[in-house]
Amino acid sequence: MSLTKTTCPYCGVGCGVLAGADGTIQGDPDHPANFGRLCSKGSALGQTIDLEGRLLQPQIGGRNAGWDKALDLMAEKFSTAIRDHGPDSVAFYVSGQLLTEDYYVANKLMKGFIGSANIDTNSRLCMASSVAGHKRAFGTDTVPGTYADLEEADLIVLVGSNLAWCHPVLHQRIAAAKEARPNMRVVNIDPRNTATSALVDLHLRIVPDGDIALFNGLLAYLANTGALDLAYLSDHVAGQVPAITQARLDDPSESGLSQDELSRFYEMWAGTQKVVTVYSQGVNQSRCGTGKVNAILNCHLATGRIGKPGCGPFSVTGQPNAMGGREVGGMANMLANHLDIENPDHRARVQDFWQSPTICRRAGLKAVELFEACAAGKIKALWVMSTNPAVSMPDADGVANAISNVPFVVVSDIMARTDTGDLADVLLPATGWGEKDGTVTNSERRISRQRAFLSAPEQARPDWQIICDVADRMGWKNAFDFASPAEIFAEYVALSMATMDFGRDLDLSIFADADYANLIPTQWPCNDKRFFGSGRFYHPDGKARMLPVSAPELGAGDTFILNTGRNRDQWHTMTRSGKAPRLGAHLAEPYGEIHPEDAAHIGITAGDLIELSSPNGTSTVRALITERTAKRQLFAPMHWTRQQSSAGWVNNLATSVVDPASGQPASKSNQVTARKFDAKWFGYAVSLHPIRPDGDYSAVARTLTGWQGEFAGLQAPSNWEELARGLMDTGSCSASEVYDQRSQQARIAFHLDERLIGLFFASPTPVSLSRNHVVSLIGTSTPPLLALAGYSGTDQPDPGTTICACLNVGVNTLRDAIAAGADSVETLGAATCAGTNCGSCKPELAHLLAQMRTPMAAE
Ligand SMILES: Nc1nc2c(c(=O)[nH]1)N[C@H]1C(S)=C(S)[C@@H](COP(=O)(O)OP(=O)(O)OC[C@H]3O[C@@H](n4cnc5c(=O)[nH]c(N)nc54)[C@H](O)[C@@H]3O)O[C@H]1N2
Ligand SMILES: Nc1nc2c(c(=O)[nH]1)N[C@H]1C(S)=C(S)[C@@H](COP(=O)(O)OP(=O)(O)OC[C@H]3O[C@@H](n4cnc5c(=O)[nH]c(N)nc54)[C@H](O)[C@@H]3O)O[C@H]1N2
Ligand code: SF4
Ligand SMILES: [Mo]
Repeated sequence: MSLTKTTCPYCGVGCGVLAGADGTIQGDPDHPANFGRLCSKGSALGQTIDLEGRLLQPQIGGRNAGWDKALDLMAEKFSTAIRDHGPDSVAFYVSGQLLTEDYYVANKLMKGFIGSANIDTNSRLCMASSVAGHKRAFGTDTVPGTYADLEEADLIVLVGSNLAWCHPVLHQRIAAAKEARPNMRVVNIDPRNTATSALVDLHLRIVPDGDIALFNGLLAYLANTGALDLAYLSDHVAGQVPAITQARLDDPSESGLSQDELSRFYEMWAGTQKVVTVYSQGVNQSRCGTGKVNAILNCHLATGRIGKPGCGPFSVTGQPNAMGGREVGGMANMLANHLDIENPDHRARVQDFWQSPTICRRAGLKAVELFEACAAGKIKALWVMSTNPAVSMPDADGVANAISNVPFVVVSDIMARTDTGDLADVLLPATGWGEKDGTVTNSERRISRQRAFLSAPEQARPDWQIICDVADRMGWKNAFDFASPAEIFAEYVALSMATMDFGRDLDLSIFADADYANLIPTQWPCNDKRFFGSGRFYHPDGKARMLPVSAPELGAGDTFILNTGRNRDQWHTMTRSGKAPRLGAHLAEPYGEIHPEDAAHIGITAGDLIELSSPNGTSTVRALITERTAKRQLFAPMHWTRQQSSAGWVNNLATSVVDPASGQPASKSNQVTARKFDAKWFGYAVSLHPIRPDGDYSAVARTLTGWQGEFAGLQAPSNWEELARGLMDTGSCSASEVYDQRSQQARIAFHLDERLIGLFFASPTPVSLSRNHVVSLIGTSTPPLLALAGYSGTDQPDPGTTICACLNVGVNTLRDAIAAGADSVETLGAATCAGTNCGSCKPELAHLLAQMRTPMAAE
C-alpha cells in the first residue's frame, strides 16, 4: 500500500513519518529531523488512530446536535457577551498541538476581529520563559539552534531536560554522534538522576532552582579567567558590565554542587569553543524561569558562542507545534508573526493587512490570570481547543471549578471524554492526526507538513474550519473565507512578507511560491542561513543584551519539593498515548519517586501508596523508592487524569506560582507534605472490558487483552464480589471466588461461556502476582483455579515489568540474559531483541546492565 509522508504529532523533534490507513507506521528516511528513526511513542501511533473513545458529533449539553445548531449557538453566545460586556469578556485557550493554520485563524479572530488579546495557550506552561528570555536578550523570540549543531558540538550541556524520554530521537542522534566522536562530552544538569544520565560524562545534581547560581558562577568564572570574547562583546553585546557585576555577587555553591563539580564544569565550558546548551522545562517551569534563560544566554553571549556551527543556546520545544504557535503570535502578549502588541506601527500594519474592524491594543490574560478571571466571573464565554487545562494547569481542581463557573464553555477535542470536555456546554469534534492537513514547526524552525491519510470520521471537522465557521457566523465571512489550509498558509506567509520592513526575524519568503501539497520539510528563514551569524541582533541598536539576574532565595522548609514531568511512553494527559496497550505497559500507574531514607522516615516500603498534600489538595500515588530522586524531593509524572484514576492527578497539588516576567507556572517545585496512605486493602483487576477508576485509590490502563486496574481502599468492603462487579463490566458472568481466611486474600475469576472475562485480586498488603501473566489469560478459556493462581508455571517464565515496549521484553527476561553473559546494550539486544526497534529503552537497558554489574547500586 502507498504510504503518506507526514509528521509525528507528539514532541517538538518533529520526526517525519510514513503512515498508512492500515496503521502502518515507519520513520521517514528522507526527513532531516529523524532520518528514518522513531521513538516508542512515534512507533506506536498505529495503535492510537482507531475510533475508540472519539468524539464524532457536535454536542450541546451532552446530546448530539448538528453543526449548524452548535455553531449558531456559539456565535450567538460569543457575540452577546462581547456586546454586553466588551471584547475582554470572552477568551480562547489554545494549544501548541494545533497546526499553524488553526493557530493563525484563531489568533486572527480574537485579536483582529473580536478585538481582545484574550487568547493564551498551553505554551504558557511550556515555553513562555524561553520566549521572554529570548526577547530580552535578542530583541525577538529567535531560537538560533539546529539539530546539526548538536552533532557538531564538542560539549553539550543539558539543563533541566530529560532528553532520553522527552526528545528521544534527538537523544539518539547525540548518542550516535558521541559514539562517532568519543571526544564529545555531555553534561546533564538536573536534580534528578534520569534516563538521560546514562549518556552523560558528568551529571550535576543541583538543588531545585539552583541553575542561576550555577550559571552566574560560570559567568563570573569566565570573566575572572580571561575567557570572555572582548571583541565580540564590544561589537555585538550591551549590558555586560551590570550582568557580570551581578553574577559575581552570587555564590555558586548555592547550586548545591561541590567545589570539585563546579570546577570541572566551569573548566570544561571555558575550555571548549563548540558548546551547545540545551534547555527545557527544568529551566522554563520555574518561578525564576526567565532569569535562568538569561543566565544561560549571558554565558553564550559573553564568549561569542552563538551564531556559529556547533555552538549556541538551544531551547528545545515540547509540543509538535509550539514553535508554530510562537510564530503566528498565538499567545496573549504577542500580536502576529513575531510582531508586538505594544507597537502602534505593528498594530496598524497587521490591522491593515487583515482589513479588520479593530485590533487588540494591550496584552491579554495569561493562562493563570485567564482562569482566575473565569473564577471571578469576568469571562462570559470560553473556548478551549486542543488542550486539557483541567489536568495540566496548576491548581487543576481550582481550574476545573473556574471553568465550571463560566456561563458558556466550548471545548474542541478529538475525544468524547476528557476532564475539560466533561465541563463543556458545547463539545466540538475535531479531526485528529492522520485526518487533518496543515503544517507544524519543530524545535529547529523546520516547517513540515502533516498530511491526512484517513478520512474524517462522521461529523469531525478540522480545527481551522471550525474557527472559520464561527467567525463567519459572527459576521466576518470575507476575512475567514478560506477553502483550505493551503490558503491560510499562503496568507500567513504573505503577512510575514508584508511586515518585513520592520526588520524582524520571521522571514518566510522562502515559502512565497511554495507547492503546499508537496512541501518538503524546510527551515526558515532559509535552509542555510544562520541566525546571528553576522553578530546582528534585533534590538534597535543591533546588539544583544546581557541581563543582570540574581539567584533566588532557596527557602528550606520541612516540606518536600515535588518535581513533576514526563514518562517515556505517555503523552501529557494520555488521551491518545493511553489508547496504545504497548505504551501502557511501561509505567502503568501514577507514582511518586522518593528517596529510600525519606521512605523509611515516613514508614513506606515497596508497593505502598503515598498521599501527597498541599494547601490546594491531595493526591495519592504509588511509592517508587529510589535514589534517583534526592532527599526531601519527590518526583511524580503529570499524566494521570480523572479519566483513569481517582486520586493520581498531581496538578491539584500545585499552587499557581508563576515567573513574574513570563507568567509561566513553576510546575517543578511544589511544596507538599507526604505520608503513608493507610490502605486497608489493595486490589488488582484485569478485564476484557473497561474498568472504572473508582475508590479511594485507582489507576486503570489499557493492556493487550483489555484493561487492568490497581486499587486501594481505606476500608475493606463486606462483599468482594460486589465490589469487583462494580468496578468491572462483568454483566452475566459467573464468579468463582477463593477467600483465604489466614492471609485475608480474595481472588475472583469471572467467566462467560468458559471464557475468562475478568480477574480480581485483593489483599491487605500490595497485591503480588505476575501482572503480565494474568493479563495474557484474559479472553482465553483458562479455568478458574489456574487463573486464580496469579503466576505462571515454571514451564512459562514470567517476563516481568515491560522495559522494551516495542518488542514487549520484560525486566526478568533481561536480567536472565545479563546473568547468561550479555554485557552491553548491543549483546542484550541480540539476545532478547530489546532496544532493537525504536531504541527508546536503550538508556534503561544501560541502567540495568550497570545495576547488575554493581549490585550495591540496586534500587
Ligand atoms: N514521553 C514524552 N515526551 C514528551 C512529552 C510527553 O508528554 N511525554 N511532552 C513534550 C513537551 S510538551 C515538553 S514541554 C517536553 C518536556 O521535556 P523535558 O523538559 O525534558 O521534560 P520534563 O520531564 O518536564 O522535565 C525535565 C527535567 O527537568 C528537571 N528539573 C526539575 N527542576 C529542575 C531545576 O530546578 N533545574 C534543572 N536544571 N532541572 C530541573 C526534572 O527533574 C526533569 O528531569 O517533552 C516533550 N516530549
Ligand atoms: N505538573 C505539571 N504540569 C504540566 C507540565 C509539567 O511538566 N508538570 N507541563 C506543561 C506543559 S509543558 C504542557 S505542553 C502542558 C500539556 O498539557 P495539555 O495540552 O493540557 O495536554 P494534552 O493531553 O496534550 O491535551 C491535548 C488535548 O487535545 C486533544 N487533541 C488532540 N489532537 C487534537 C486536534 O487535532 N484537535 C483538537 N481540537 N484537539 C485535539 C487531546 O485529546 C487532548 O485532550 O502541560 C503542562 N502541565
Ligand atoms: S522523537 Fe518520538 S515523539 Fe518526538 S517527534 Fe520523533 S517519533 Fe514523535
Ligand atoms: Mo510542553
